Amino acid sequence: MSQSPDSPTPLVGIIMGSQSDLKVMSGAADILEQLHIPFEVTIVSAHRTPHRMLEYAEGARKKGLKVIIAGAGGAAHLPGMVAALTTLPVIGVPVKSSNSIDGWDSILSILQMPSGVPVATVALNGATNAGILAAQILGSTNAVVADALEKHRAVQRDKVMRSVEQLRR
Ligand code: RP5
Repeated sequence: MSQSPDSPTPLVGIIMGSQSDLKVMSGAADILEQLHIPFEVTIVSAHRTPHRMLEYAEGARKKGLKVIIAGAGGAAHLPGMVAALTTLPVIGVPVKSSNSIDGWDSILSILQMPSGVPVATVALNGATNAGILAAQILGSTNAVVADALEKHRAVQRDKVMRSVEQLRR
């Protein structure tokens, strides 16, 4: 399990069904690192390591996690099953796996949760937004995180405004 170096207590758990999801899911880690939010990353497969999934989900709150980001592709049951096993907020990232039907399998199997057990589903391969959403959840009660998010928004705004200026010239 890897962890950001700056804090001993991860607030966000990033999990994924397979190492093949890492390329996509590293987007969540990158943005959390930029926002200085401590996180951990590991592989948990709903189908191949179901007992590990159960242990991870049931132990998440106790070890201090506040939000879980779960990415998976194909028959992507990991986010939903983790959501069923914890009351922490779970953000689901549908990963477009190589054999997928344009990613619709991943999207629908994460998105279509039964009433009562929500997963906040982001876009296909939308791991960066999952990281930002996790930060926003933390930022609702943490002023330092809220400030980091404001700064991140300002950077985006300035970038757009620079391109507006360039087009004017
Ligand atoms: C899912 O199956 C994983 O989340 C991954 O997206 C997909 C393919 O996994 P591998 O066969 O590459 O391990 O469980």
